[in-house]
Amino acid sequence: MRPQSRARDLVSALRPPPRLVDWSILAVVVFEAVSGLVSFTIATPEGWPLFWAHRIAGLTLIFLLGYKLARVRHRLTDSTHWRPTTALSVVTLLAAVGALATGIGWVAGVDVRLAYWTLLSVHVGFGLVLVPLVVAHLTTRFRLPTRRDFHRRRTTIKYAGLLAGGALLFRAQTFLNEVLDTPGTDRRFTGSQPRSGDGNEAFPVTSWVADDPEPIDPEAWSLSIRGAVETPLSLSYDQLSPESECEALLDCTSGWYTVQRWQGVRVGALLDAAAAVDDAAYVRFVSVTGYRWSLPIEEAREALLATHVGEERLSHGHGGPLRLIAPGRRGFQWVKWVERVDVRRRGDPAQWIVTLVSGFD
Ligand code: HEM
Ligand SMILES: Nc1nc2c(c(=O)[nH]1)N[C@H]1C(S)=C(S)[C@@H](COP(=O)(O)O)O[C@H]1N2
Ligand SMILES: [Mo]
Repeated sequence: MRPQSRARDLVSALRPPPRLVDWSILAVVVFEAVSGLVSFTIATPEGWPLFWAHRIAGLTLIFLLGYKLARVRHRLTDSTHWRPTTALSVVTLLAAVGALATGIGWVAGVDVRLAYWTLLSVHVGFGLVLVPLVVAHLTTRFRLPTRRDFHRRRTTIKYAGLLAGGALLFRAQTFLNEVLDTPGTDRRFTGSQPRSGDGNEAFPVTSWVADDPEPIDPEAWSLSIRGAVETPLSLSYDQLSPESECEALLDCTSGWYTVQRWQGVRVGALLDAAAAVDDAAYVRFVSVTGYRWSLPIEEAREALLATHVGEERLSHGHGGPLRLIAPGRRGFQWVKWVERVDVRRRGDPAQWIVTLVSGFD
């Protein structure tokens, strides 16, 4: 037998019963959306398994969509089968293919932009709309799996086989990227691609959602340190001499990273000057736009509030006059245009919402 048809036989031997195919697609799509979103909070290499799980589970969708299409193709191609819900099915299919194509394209290093969206951001968009689409699509033809769909051994083997298939596709893809030396081989474990050089011009200006304040005049600006402190402080720009430096990696969820040397003041020095109380537990950094993020106080002490990058004054776009440098955190946590430091006894769950809506008037 030719190896090609043997592979095809193996793939069809792994096909779950039709109802399970539909529910497996939903399970994979939900897993992808959740693992994708959680991956946005991961910035240190111990988190790599989540990215691998996302890639491998994502690639199994190729098999599942193949099984599904082989079964329902005639309902799309033969107009006597068209129903009002057919349009929804087609849109769902397009979103699934879009999520797969953009994910795979990104991994190969395709670096096109749609307006100011990177291909990775487009991928996230497809992934997020896919969840409600698949749910709606399933409810138009709601069929729960029955006992007959499950065979204790066979079902387990099939799903293990599908995951192995996803892992194999992932290996093959990594191999191809290396042989063809695509730009994708340069990705960090988070999927981000490097931006090299030093200083303001070396990396892009990025807003997470809608933040876009007017440029800040450092003479009219001050930094206040308040909350759970004995001596609240207000410091002018001239009182913040860039006495500390650190090298830190900024990794944005839109898919790029850069390593820069940042100059500024150590947050620990500010907390000591303001005499943070003993039971203070978090430090919150607040932007002129309201955008904010908190760090546990021990971590915050080591963080930097930077006035300079690569010895240049921070440009407005990069958060001048002052921005947070939070090593080991994803870019969206590096608050720009900081004007307030709140020392607090509790964390700040609302920050997750505030970072999404700040900047909308
Ligand atoms: C729900 C549908 C989704 C599907 C089917 C999907 C599938 C995929 C696939 C197939 C890849 C490429 C894996 C490879 O070729 O090795 C990928 C990469 C990626 N996805 Fe998704 N994804 C989905 C949603 C999301 C969401 C919602 C996010 C983030 C919020 C996300 C974040 C990422 C990231 C960061 C990568 C790049 C990883 C790398 O460069 O290695 N995905 N995804
Ligand atoms: N106030 C504020 N700070 C912010 C953002 C924002 O939208 N508003 N974007 C964040 C995101 S998503 C990233 S990746 C970094 C980008 O920093 P840069 O524009 O200097 O590259 O800033 C972070 N700090
Ligand atoms: Mo970002």
